[in-house]
Amino acid sequence: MAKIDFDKIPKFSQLPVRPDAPPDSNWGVFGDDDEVGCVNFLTEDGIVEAAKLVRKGKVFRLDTPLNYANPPLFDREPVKHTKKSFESLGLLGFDDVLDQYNTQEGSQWDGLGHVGNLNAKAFYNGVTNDQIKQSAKLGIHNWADRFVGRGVLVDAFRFRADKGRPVNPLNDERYSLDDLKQALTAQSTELKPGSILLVRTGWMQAYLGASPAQKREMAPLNKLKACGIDDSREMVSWLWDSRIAAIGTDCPAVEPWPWDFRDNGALHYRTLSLLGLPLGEQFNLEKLAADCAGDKRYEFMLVSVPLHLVGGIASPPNAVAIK
Ligand code: UVW
Repeated sequence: MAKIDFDKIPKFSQLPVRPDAPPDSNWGVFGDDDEVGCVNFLTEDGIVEAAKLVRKGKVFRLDTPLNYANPPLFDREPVKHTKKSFESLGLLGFDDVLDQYNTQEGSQWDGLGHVGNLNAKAFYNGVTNDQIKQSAKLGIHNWADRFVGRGVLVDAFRFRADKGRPVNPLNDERYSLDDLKQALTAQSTELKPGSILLVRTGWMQAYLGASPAQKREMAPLNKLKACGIDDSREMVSWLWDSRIAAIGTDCPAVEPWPWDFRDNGALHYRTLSLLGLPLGEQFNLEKLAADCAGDKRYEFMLVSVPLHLVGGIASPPNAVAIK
């Protein structure tokens, strides 16, 4: 893990740093061959500081159980779980077998090979479609032992409700940058360089409270409507200038769904492709948010151990917040 001098990292207004890189991209900032992206902001010093946030011995699992969404969103397949028995060998024992497992069927980090920027015709740091297809470039394995640091929760859903401007999470409503900033201020939470930002939008709570019929109805790609954070340039500028290492949310797409896959201004392209900033979706932040509201402490140690899948596109976060 290389040391980072946060003061020497260019501001968003100074990007790009390479003449051949697209506007608003950080390609080359962490090195021309970097495959880690903003997770580089998680440093050894940051991990030591994050460990000091562990004071109560409370652990909050941030991902949903596999197959929690029934059916999975966006027409993704459910995973098939069977137990292979050793009875035929005269033994008592089983193995798990998971078939057709889509690493994005539930809670997930989108890896840097998930989407490329259509204008630039490339993924993060200029990696090509063929490289993603034919090699392990930008694979999720690059984060296998890197995703540990200070986590910060911003309870935007609670903030908007408290202000008398509640959000309907099951609609494509958006949280503005001002909402996030004001919610942080209301919580007295400081963003420090190298934080993993978790945003509670209220979607997961609303989804979990829906009936089986409502879940069936809302799941398909062309039926789903979900809240998210604004996809604006000022939003990504703030995320970059705050040295955010990753942004995880409890909604399906981080940005409001539906978003237009052909729109180069979509948050997915601005973050994953142009900044190498991981997006986390369908996290369950409910118990963590309740605890933070209780003790008024919205920072914690966050440990996420993505699948060690060489060349993988995405992964369940396998994440815990520890307070
Ligand atoms: C969408 O926005 C479709 O979400 P995902 O990152 O899961 O593809």
